[in-house]
Amino acid sequence: SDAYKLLVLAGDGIGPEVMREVARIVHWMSAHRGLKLDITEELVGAASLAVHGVPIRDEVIELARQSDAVLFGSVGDPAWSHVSFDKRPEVAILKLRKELELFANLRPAKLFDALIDASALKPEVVRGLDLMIVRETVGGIYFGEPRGIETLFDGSRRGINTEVYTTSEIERVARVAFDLARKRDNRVCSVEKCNVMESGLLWKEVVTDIHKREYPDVQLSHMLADNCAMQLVRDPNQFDVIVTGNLFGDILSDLASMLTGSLGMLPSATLAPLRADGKRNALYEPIHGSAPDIAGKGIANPLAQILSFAMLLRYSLNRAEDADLIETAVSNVLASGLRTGDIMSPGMARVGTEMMGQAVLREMEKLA
Ligand code: NAD
Ligand code: IPM
Ligand code: K
Ligand code: MN
Repeated sequence: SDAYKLLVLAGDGIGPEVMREVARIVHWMSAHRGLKLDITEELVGAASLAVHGVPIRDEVIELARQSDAVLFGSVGDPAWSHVSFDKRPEVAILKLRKELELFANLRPAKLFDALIDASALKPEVVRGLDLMIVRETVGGIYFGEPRGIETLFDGSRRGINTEVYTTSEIERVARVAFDLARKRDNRVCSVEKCNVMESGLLWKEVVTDIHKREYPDVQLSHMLADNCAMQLVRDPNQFDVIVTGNLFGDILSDLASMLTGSLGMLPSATLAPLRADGKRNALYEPIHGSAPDIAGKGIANPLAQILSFAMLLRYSLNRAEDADLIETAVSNVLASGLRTGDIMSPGMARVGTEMMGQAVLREMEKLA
């Protein structure tokens, strides 16, 4: 058929709560915008562990591989925090990234004007913020060998993880960052710890080399990761595109989310290499997790999940107009003063997950 294959993996905690609000939007778009989707839903994370005994089944990985796009929620559950690593809910997302080679995680930190008072920073520091963090997601210390926990001869133990980056891993993520920069403000800041780590030194050398050979028109700078964390808070508008490894990218993007008001606002796209047929595997998810502290209360902010679906429409389904419609609706709803708890400020109207989702859909109906 001519329908796009979409795999929906809501996961745990607030994952299913915020995904429900996307489902409403998908349903409406199918009825009114000619969006043709062939949707499959599957369990991942603790939800899959409970039923199947594993965080993600091989069939689900295969379904993901066959899909035009994967819409992912969040995985993680404190009930599974004391089991061995291969049985953790988080394995679901790590395995999807690794098996589908989802190496380039795009995390845009864009401030909606209406949220300027929800930002953790002063309005004059954060006004107009629009930065893109490109995080490498299949290498680095998350996957390097050796790893594990060893018991030593005296009975004490040691935990081991290894930071590893190869030339080709660095090159391909650098190219993604440079390509994005050309469509934005044409500036890339590469972030590592080359003063301490050989992998960081290689990172800097390879990015410098790719820049010189393929992207001399783009402005390139380098920054140590600790300084970058400080600079993001001091003057975030100095950045356009940041490219960095798996662990630093994880940390810096959570930090960047607070500049836009909340972790509940930041979507992401994770892209695999282009295949010979001109397509690529891609997964879309909010950068936040399952938020066990607020799960089940109906108060989670659904906007990061909704904006992740907008990214999916834009990057994987080539439906920029539909993506714009969602993003404009979100912007208008925020301008109208509706706020979930995480972005609440004085004088605004507090709503829960469902009311926020419905407000976005109503606004889309008005705009369409
Ligand atoms: P988290 O992102 O789940 O939550 C951090 C804080 O932000 C919490 O106080 C939470 O209530 C709040 N928050 C997050 N999303 C929100 C939203 N949409 N609306 C309002 N508030 C929101 O991080 P955590 O608490 O460190 O981790 C919880 C679990 O999630 C862990 O098991 C972790 O491994 C997992 N996790 C999964 C993913 C993923 O699926 N890709 C991402 C991050 C964390
Ligand atoms: C994220 C999460 C994951 C990561 C965890 C759940 C494995 O924090 O998607 O940002 O560290 O990549
Ligand atoms: K997530
Ligand atoms: Mn994270």
